[in-house]
Amino acid sequence: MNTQFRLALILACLPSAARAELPTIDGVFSDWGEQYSVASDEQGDAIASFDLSKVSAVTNGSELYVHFDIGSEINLQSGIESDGTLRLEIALPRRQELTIDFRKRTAISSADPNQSIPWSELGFACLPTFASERYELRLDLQMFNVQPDDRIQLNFSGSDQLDQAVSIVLQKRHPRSLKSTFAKSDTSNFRIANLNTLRQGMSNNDRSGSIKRLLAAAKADIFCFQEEWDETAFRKAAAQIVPTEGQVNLHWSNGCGIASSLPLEPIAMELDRCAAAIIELPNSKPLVVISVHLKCCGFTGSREDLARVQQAKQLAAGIQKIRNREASRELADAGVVVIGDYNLVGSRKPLDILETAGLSELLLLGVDKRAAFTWRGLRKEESFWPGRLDLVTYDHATLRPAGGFLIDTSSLSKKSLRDLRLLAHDSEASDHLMMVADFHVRSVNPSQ
Ligand SMILES: [Ca+2]
Ligand SMILES: [Ca+2]
Repeated sequence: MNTQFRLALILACLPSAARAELPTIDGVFSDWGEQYSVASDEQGDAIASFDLSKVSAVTNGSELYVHFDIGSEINLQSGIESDGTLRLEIALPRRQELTIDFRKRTAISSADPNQSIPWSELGFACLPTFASERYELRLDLQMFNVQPDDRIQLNFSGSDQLDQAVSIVLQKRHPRSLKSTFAKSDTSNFRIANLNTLRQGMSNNDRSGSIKRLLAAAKADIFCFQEEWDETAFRKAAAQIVPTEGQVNLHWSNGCGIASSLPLEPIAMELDRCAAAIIELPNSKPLVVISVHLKCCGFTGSREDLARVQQAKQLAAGIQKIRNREASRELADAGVVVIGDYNLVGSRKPLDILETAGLSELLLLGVDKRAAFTWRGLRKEESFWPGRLDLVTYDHATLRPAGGFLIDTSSLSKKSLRDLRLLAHDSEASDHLMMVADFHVRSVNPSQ
């Protein structure tokens, strides 16, 4: 047992997964009721920036879910050095120990202290990716051969620690059923899908086949793309792999693309990395679609974060300008969807700005409804854990969300893969997952 653990243990009586829904790793914390609370800690006692005050936990077989707060709104995975770090320490049966160091972004087993365990091998997910006072995470201890009724101990170290380690008995596993259909709830809704294709995946010989199958399975009316850096290659590839019944209409600008068999009119935006177009929906109503790729990297307050904030302001101003455009008065009431790679790894401010401009976020989960991350590193040595980089926001005055999901073929059953004509490795064509979102166009007259 780690020497940093105190001798005294709290024998926490944890709720069984059979009696309550397991938390969803989506960065929303309403699923963490008081029954999950396992420890409290004094506020103001931290030696650096992470100051724990409340910890919750629940298990499902070998899966461990933890929720904790850190006392200030900073990113867990990245920040200034003086923040220090926070480590989650898990003491396991047979004297095994697992340490998650959040700022070093490592998962170290005592059996092999020189090598970080790939996040994929731990089924690790932790959200939100933007700076927050609270976080929730999930990891799977299967590789440590834990069994139901095994006892494990949790504590933290680094910036703060609990007075006493928390003792947890692993509960029996309750499997969740998987959704096997991607069908729209109502055929009159429109569907939009998005994929950051990772360095021009659409025209990459090794990956375009997978992307073609993903696009076909999504059955979207409008497809948006990012990281398609070459316009000629994008147009050529899109004509071959975007599923359409007739002609495919395309718009491309600075790595961002839009493809649809619906009529499409490109529009100019001041934001440098986006593609915007007016799509004519089957009911002849106009829809403004903006495929965006905001600035990458950084943390809250970093220059990259400030650049994203600036880009969000440009987007909000651009949307207002489109609505005010005198030549197209009908656009004042047009639906607006901003979809793509927001790279929201610093502050939440870019999203706050779009919300102030009348847009709302649609939270999408994987088809197994367990997590909302949209990106995961494909390399085993990737230090960043899965995060939520891709988002869809919509004008809530004109559009009503009508469902949506993330496609990760690695989480689909064999039957689902067969039904959807997908292969288990298809989502590995990119480090981003495909987002699919359905919307209903609200009537202009609210009484209808
Ligand atoms: Ca949650
Ligand atoms: Ca504390």
